[in-house]
Amino acid sequence: MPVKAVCVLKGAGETTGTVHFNQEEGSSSVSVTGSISGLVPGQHGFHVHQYGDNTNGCISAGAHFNPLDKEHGAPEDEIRHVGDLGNVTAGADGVANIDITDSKISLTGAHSIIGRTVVVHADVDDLGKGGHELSKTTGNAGGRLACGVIGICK
Ligand SMILES: [Cu+2]
Ligand SMILES: [Zn+2]
Repeated sequence: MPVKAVCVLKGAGETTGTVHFNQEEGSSSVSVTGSISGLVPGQHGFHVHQYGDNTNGCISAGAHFNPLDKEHGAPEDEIRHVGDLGNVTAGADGVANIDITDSKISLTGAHSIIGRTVVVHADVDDLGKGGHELSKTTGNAGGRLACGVIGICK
C-alpha cells in the first residue's frame, strides 16, 4: 500500500494552498504535488518544519525538520535539513504549482514528516549559499506566509 498525506496551508494573509504527498510501498522517494495561491510572483522558500504545532500561527512549527543535525542546504545537496524542499515559484497569477520528488523526506520511519508542518515563506530560500548570517539555518527565506500540519489521508 502507498502512504498518502495532505497538508492545507493557511496563514494570516491571503496565501493558501494544498500539498499532497505520496510514497509508494518500498520506495525511498516521496512525490510532492499541489498548488499555492496568493503569492507574490517569484520564488518562495518551501520547507517541512519540525513541529506540527500551529498554536501561535506558523511560528510555533519551530525550525526546519533536521533529525540528522546538519546545516541548511538545497534539496539536491548531501548537506541539508531533511525538511529542505527548496523553493516554489509563483507565476504572474500568484500561483505556484508544485511537482517535487524528494528522497530525504519520508512518510514512514525515523524521517517521517507526518504530523509536522509545511511552511511557505515570503522570500526566496538562498539554499545555504547566500552568505547571510541566516543562510545556513533558514536560507534567509523571511516570514512565514502560510503553513499547515501534514496528515495521513486516503
Ligand atoms: Cu521554512
Ligand atoms: Zn533548512
